[in-house]
Amino acid sequence: MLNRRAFVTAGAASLATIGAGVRTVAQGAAVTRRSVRGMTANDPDLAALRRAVAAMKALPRTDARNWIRFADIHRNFCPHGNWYFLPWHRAYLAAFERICQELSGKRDFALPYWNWTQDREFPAAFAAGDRSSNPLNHARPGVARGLRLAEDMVGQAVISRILNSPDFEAFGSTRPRGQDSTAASWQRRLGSKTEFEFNPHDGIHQAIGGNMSVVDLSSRDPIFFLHHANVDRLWTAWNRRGNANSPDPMWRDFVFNRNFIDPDGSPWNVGVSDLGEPAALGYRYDDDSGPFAADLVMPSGDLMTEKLRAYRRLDPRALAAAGAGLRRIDLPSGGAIQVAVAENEQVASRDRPIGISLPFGRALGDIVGPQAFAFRPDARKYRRYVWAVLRDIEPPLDVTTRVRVFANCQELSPRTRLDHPSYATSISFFGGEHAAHASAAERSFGSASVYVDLTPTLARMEHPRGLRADRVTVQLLPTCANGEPNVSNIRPRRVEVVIL
Ligand SMILES: [Cu+2]
Repeated sequence: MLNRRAFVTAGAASLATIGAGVRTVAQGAAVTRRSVRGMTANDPDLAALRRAVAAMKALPRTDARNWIRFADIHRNFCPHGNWYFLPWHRAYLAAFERICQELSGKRDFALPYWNWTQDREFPAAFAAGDRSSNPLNHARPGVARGLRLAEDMVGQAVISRILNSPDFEAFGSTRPRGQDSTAASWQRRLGSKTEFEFNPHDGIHQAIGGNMSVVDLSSRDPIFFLHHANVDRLWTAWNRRGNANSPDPMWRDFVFNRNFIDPDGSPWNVGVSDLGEPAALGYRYDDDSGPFAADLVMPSGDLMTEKLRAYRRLDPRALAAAGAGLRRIDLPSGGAIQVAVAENEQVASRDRPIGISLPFGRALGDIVGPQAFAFRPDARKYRRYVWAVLRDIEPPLDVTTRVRVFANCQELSPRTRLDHPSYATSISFFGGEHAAHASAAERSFGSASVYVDLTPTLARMEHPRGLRADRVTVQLLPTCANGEPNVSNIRPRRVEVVIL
């Protein structure tokens, strides 16, 4: 097994060459993105951001840096629900930061980030004054109601689950289903969202409301850039923990052509392989000290990586046709994954949870071994995962709905607490309207689906009893402030449980 650290430190020295062939304004030292939390109203970076946003808003529509035209880049090109989500938004923020450097006159301007895990309330500098006096002010119904982000959306437990994701697609959403080339048409096809995207990312868009809750308009609200800077910062945190970005050529070789602009308004074409590491783009975060594993290729033969990739490439129709019960799929390396599938007709709505049962025919401990979920130092070798995949979800009409996911809870009710051992995660739905407007070609690739890691839940539930459960029952409980019950209706057409 190769030593990761050795790879990682070597990477730092060669960063300067990563951007070769790509236009970049990064010269000399990288600018440092800082948390908005410690900033006074007159902080030089906040003041520069106000100047730059005011300037962009004042530019004529003929200028590509005009505020609305720059926001339209997101509307026209942003990928959500697939593995280009993170690199695309990293490039969009880098383009924005460079335009701000140019238009504010502060050459070392660095985009602040909103660390919502620490700061549950809305950043004051963005709510101060009104829209005529403060270019960062914007109409935000969720903030007007008194925003306070919930523990199950941004709490440390959520971030820990996200940072423990076993590979890039489990961390930053999965490849589009059926992808077989790096043609630009794959950029917005749907894969599956994983927790980073469907919980804090989507949840905050919806909690703020107004433009932020609509994909096509969200980057018209200046807070968009601080929200995404924190998403981007967590990506660097995941790399810093020794996790490599996807080695898959379909990911690395993808190029965003004529999506972005340089500070002078001319096109900036950039490939995913040039977006794996912030320093190559001229910035860093104040809390990152490296080393990074962004360009580390995972040693081949990592069994978990192989299992995850094999599962993501299965044809869901073939799985469904196989009928009920657990199916074993042998891998070339000698490992195996096991999958159970259930079609679902039940609709969950506010205060009316549903449970979808997937029987295994024997005890979980007999399938994975009694120590499979134990957190031991050499865990990677023995570790097993159980994921639930909710496919083809019809999203709720009220976009503020969140769906709580439990597994094997004997007493689930609307009052079941989020510290109950059976609780797994909560799902938000940002971009549901996008799916509805998708072209026929896009829709043929399915509507939204999400991957939920049930491993920690099952470890908590089953550990003292020796993994005796012979099934997983996936339970969905929508929550919504709207009193009308039907607007929170949600139905996944199919549920899969995969044991890796
Ligand atoms: Cu976003």
